[in-house]
Amino acid sequence: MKITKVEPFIVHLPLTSDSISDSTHSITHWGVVGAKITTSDGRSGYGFTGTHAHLASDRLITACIRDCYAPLLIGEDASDHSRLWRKLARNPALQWVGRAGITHLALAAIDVALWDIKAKAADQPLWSYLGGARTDRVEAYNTDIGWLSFGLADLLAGAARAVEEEGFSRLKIKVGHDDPNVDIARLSAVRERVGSGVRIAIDGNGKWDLPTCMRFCASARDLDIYWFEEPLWYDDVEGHASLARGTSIPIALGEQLYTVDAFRSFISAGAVSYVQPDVTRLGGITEYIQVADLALAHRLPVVPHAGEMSQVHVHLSYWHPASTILEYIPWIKDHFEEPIDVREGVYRRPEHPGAGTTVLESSFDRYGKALA
Ligand code: 0YR
Ligand code: MG
Repeated sequence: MKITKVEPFIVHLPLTSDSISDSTHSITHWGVVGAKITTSDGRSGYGFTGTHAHLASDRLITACIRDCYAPLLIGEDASDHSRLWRKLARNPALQWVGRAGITHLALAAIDVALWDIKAKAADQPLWSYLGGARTDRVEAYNTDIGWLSFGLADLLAGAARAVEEEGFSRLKIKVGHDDPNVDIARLSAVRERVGSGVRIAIDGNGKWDLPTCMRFCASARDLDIYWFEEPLWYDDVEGHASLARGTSIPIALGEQLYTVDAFRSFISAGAVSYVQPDVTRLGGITEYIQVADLALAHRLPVVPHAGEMSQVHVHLSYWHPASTILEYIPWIKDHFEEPIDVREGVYRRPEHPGAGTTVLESSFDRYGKALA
C-alpha cells in the first residue's frame, strides 16, 4: 500500500437553513477541507477537517497538506500509520510553526484518510476494524433545532417537532445573548413545551465570562440542564474549574481543543464532566483514541462533537467503550457515499468498509473550490 498521490480538496456545502448563528459565529456553509490519498494497489482514502467555509483560511490548510505533508507521505506504506503520524506531527519544521491550529487540522485530515484506507483494505467498517461494536444503539441528540438565531416561535416549533415527530428525546439549545435572562426565558419556554422527560443540554460556544456564567447557572437551577457546553473561553482551564465547583450543572467541552495534552489539563483540573473530542480538530482518529482512553481512565463519558459533520464519530461512538450519545446536525450527510442516517433518534450503524468519509464525485463537481 505505497502512497502514490495526496490530493487536497475544498468543498463548501450549503447548510439546511439559509444561515445559522451560535453566540460566536454566523455561517451559511460548512467547509469540508481535506485530502484524498491514493495507494499503489488502487485504493483511496478520504479524510477532512471541518471549517466555517472561508476560502482564504481553507486554502492555508490545503497548502499545508500539499506543500508540507504530501512530500513526507509519497512513497511511504500507508499501513505504517503509527510511524507516519509521528513523522508528520513531530516533524521538526512543522512542530516549530504549529503544534495546534492549521497544521493540526491538516494532520487530522491526513490521519483520517489513512484510517479510511486501512479499514477499506480490511474490507470492514471502521468500528469493526477497531474491534467491534460496544452497543447496537448510538442515540443522537438534536442541536439543529436550537440555534441562537432562531426566534422563540421557531425554537419551540423545532423542539416540539424533534420530540413529537422525529423521536428525539435529547435536545441542545444555544445560549449566549448579551442579556442571559433572554436565554433563561427561552429555555423555560422550551422546557415547558417539551416536558420534563426530555433532556436539554445548552451550548455557550465560549462567549460569556465567569461572573455571567455564575449568575446564569444560578438562575437556570430549576430547568434541569443536562450539561453546559463551552461556557467560557475555550482554553480557560481555571475558569472552567471554578465554574464547575460553583454550579451543579455539569460542564461539557472539547470541540475547540487540539491535543490530548489540552484534554489532560481540563480533566485533571476537574473542569469537565462530558468530554467532547473531535477527530477533525485533534490529530485525527489516532489522537481521538488517546483522548477517549484518557476519559475512560477517569470514568468520564465521551460525547464527540457533531456526528454528522464528521461521519467518523458515528463509527467511533459504536466502538469506543467510553462513548455515550452523539450530536446530530444534518448539514453534510448527503454528500457521502454512505450517508449518515438517524431514525427515531438513533444513528444507524454504518456498514460500508472504511471510515464513512468518501465524498461523492457529484459533490466535488458541484461544490468544490479551486485550491488557489
Ligand atoms: C457553528 N456544536 C457546535 C457550529 C457547533 C457550532 O459555529 O460550528 O455551533 O459546531 O458548537 O456543538
Ligand atoms: Mg458545541
